[in-house]
Amino acid sequence: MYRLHGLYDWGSLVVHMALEEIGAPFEFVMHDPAQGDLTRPSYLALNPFGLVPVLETPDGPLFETAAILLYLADRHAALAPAPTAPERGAFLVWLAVVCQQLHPAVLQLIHPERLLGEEAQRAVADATHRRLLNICAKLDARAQQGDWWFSAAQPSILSLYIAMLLRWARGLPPYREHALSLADYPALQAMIQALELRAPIARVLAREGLSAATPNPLSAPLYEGS
Ligand SMILES: N[C@@H](CCC(=O)N[C@@H](CS)C(=O)NCC(=O)O)C(=O)O
Repeated sequence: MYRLHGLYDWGSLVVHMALEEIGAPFEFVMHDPAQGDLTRPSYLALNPFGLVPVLETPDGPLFETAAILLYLADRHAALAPAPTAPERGAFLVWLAVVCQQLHPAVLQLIHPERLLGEEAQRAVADATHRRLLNICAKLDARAQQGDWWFSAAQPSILSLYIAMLLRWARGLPPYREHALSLADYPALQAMIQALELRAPIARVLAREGLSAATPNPLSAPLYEGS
């Protein structure tokens, strides 16, 4: 059985959704950073960077979201083009865009003070917001090409990853004018709305307490910023 380490609505959310879609048995291990859970030696032995998610697997503990997701997709032959499929290369390109460009941009948009301190946070947030809009426009243009792994047709680790990040980009920026409007990205919006209708995803959203406040916590999350 897998053991997923995380917190509800933190980076473990996408792995939680992937595990539920695959139907693999897992246990969710909840952590409290305020109690120092992520800096304990026992946790640092799983992930030396002290971040979530971590997935304990039969092959040892894994960290870094994209690595965990690809591991699960390959091991279960689900949620991604097979390693020998002709579209595998394009899929890997866009997975890299999401983990190396979209993920850091969203984290910086919601924590702009972390880069250069509070004095510079407004400028950092404005610049990051511009960068995020550019990344989202390119993702939407690519999604319009209609490959299954980047569409409303069926879920993939790529679409699940984007759905989590855009939920945060909508709900969590400290400056309300930076909250992402998913309607500006129709292909991504359709993809995320389709995910939300799936029973495994609905189960995870309910378990993580995200559908209690709003019926569409992925496609239309509430703004929770300040
Ligand atoms: N590149 C990492 C980023 C992980 C990350 O930044 N995780 C955040 C939560 S979303 C975290 O654990 N932060 C710890 C903290 O803020 O104490 C990955 O993809 O797994």
